[in-house]
Amino acid sequence: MPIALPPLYAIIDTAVCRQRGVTPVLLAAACLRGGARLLQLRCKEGSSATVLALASKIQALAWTHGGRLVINDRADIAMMTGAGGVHVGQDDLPVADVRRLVGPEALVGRSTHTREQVDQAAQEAVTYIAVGPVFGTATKDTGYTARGLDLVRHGAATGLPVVGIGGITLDNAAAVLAAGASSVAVISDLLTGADPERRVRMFLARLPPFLRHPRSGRRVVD
Ligand code: 3NM
Repeated sequence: MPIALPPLYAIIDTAVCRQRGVTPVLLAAACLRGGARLLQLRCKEGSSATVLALASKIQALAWTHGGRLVINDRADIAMMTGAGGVHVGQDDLPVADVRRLVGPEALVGRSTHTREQVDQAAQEAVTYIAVGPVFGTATKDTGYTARGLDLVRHGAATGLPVVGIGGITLDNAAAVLAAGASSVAVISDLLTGADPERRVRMFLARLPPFLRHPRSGRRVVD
């Protein structure tokens, strides 16, 4: 049965944190204080030991706030830290292997950029399908042009929770949810205004406080 996702998925990207002069732990803490309850640690740099240490600090914070932390790609680190999920891209670990490792309760998400990738992911043991880049983004060179809301709609038609990602801002986030996404994943716009706690509050104030269950259509309180 698909689960309801919180409407904001705050991604703590260590490279972006470094560029903006904020530490990943402080950013995660600010997001949690602001009300974000779904976080992802995206760390494509540094040693495994460094990623593990960082994941473990952020997991402890997330746990204190009743939030859930997803680790990008590193199923091993998710297991070691007790994080609640793993997110894998197209070239990362296979979903089936990740699911086997982390078990049925963990969130497992897959990045997709085309209708074919969405359809493929929908056949796998994913909890949610991330689609993007919805809008233009300078944060990651995905190799794909902006997909627009069409790919969000295509993803939502699978019946699985969809996370829109790529170029999501305070101003366009609600439109992504209105197109059928359960959640919006945001990296750089969390740091707009240099007060991420306030920015998260602003996002949550603009996003619907409830989600419709993707299959039953029932309202699900976040
Ligand atoms: N994945 P921002 S776009 C990490 O399309 C990532 O799969 C994408 O950053 C995808 O919120 C992206 O700053 C970057 O645009 C999102």
